Amino acid sequence: MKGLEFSEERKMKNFVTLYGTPLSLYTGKARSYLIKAGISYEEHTPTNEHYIQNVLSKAGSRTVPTIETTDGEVIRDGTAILDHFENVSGARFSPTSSKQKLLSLLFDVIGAEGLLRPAMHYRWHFPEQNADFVRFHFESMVPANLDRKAMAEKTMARMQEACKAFGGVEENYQLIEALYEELIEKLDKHFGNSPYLLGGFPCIGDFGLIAPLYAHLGRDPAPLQLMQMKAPRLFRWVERMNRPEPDLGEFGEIEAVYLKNDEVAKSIIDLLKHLAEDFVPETRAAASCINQWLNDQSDLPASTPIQRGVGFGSFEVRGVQINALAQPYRFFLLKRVQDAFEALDIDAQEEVRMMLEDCGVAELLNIKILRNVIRKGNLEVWE
Ligand SMILES: N[C@@H](CCC(=O)N[C@@H](CS)C(=O)NCC(=O)O)C(=O)O
Repeated sequence: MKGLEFSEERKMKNFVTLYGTPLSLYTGKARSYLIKAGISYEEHTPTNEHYIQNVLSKAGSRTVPTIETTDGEVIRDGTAILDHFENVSGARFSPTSSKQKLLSLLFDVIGAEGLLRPAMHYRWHFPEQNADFVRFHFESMVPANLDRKAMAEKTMARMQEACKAFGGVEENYQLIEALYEELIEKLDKHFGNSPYLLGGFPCIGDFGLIAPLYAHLGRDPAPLQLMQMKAPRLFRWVERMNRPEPDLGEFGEIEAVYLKNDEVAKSIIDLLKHLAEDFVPETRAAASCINQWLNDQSDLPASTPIQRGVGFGSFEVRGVQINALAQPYRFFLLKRVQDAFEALDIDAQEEVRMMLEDCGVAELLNIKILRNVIRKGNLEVWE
């Protein structure tokens, strides 16, 4: 490469610039995918001159992850980034058999939306262990010529409000912790027998799930310690998801492929049964809130960008009443599960439905909002 311009060298390697930060939940999904897919990338905070001048207007919004390819194509949103590479690589990480396909997409929704409460709770409510670490990262995101301390303070306050909006309020702490500790026990059991969700190779669902389980739950000091002490095999999966090789060492002779014959491990069924406890009622409550909101928006033009939340859904888990932000994005991802189900033939649908019923999540096939969310100009918008 000697003698070549830096940008030429990048072009030859088909280089990707990833805009993100180490403590960002959604960046963890795109980063893990790039690593596993062997795509050369360099990560930058979305604040440099190049980003402001060339990327932001194409991205349409400041959220991370956003990528820029060597051709200057900009893709914002973790799911869109994965879709892009799945399209060009022949869907390398998308299982094709019916049950595995559905589960992969379902874990993608759960990863994006279903674990925000524990992720934010364990980041913001354990200041003794986390405060310095988290503050350092928030300050590092601010360009050095600005008032890092003051700006970080503002963003952190906004994130603490978001934590509350996801239901991370004091009355719920005990429930959040009980559910999470049971969850990591189940994940630990699964990853003790299987390197990835569906066998020896990561699927889209693994990338979805790594989002909350990396930057927050597998990296911030308090939850990291909890995971290392209580769920070492889950911790290994978190490491594995951030390594380019299959990283199957402790499993001995195992092929880097999905389980044969559309098999699904029993530990996945147990895991979903547990996740269903709050994911299903929360999805039901969010749909009802969003539908009410949509009914009140008779003049909402097509292509209007969706908001992060449009109100609060209220639901009960183990006798505790939770109010949580109703996010249209959940239904953008859930529709992908529902569409994949509807595209199956009748026999396959029956088999998948039985599996989902067994897990207590079959209702998710029918929970819909009145208007679809689609992507347009790099944004998620109302159809
Ligand atoms: N749907 C987006 C969500 C991205 C997102 O919300 N990222 C957060 C960081 S983890 C962010 O950029 N927040 C800043 C903001 O909302 O202004 C995705 O999956 O990529």
